[in-house]
Amino acid sequence: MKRVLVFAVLVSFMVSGGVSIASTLDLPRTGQRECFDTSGTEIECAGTGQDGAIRAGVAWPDPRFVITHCGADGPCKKQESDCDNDPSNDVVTDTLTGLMWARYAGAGTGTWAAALSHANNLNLCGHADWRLPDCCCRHRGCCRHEWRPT
Ligand SMILES: [Ca+2]
Repeated sequence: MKRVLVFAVLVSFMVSGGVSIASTLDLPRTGQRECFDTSGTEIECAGTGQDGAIRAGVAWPDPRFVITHCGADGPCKKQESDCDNDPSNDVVTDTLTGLMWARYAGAGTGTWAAALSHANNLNLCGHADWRLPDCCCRHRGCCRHEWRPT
């Protein structure tokens, strides 16, 4: 069943020295374009109030994903092409979140410990602070303590 992703607006207040400071955060659009009834069937969005109808939030940057071509010494001086014709050392940046990951993570399977060791020792495109994302899918049983890079 498809679910509508609902974002909550985060507003924080700080009280410091008797002065209240409020701040807001511009959340990006969810990208949801469809609406669904309670059984998961797609319905017309008009008047539903669902995110697919409202489409609130700030627009995503364009392009959203950017490849940085890299060689053994870091980013290629000219980004129009890959200076070493080796995509395995290139990285991708999500311009919406600022997150970066390896363009090609490799193939095969291994243990979680091996994946952690690989991330801790990885020096890619001039970055040596790689980490594995939290594996929230572990709670759903989909990871089975295996690392399956794609
Ligand atoms: Ca490269």
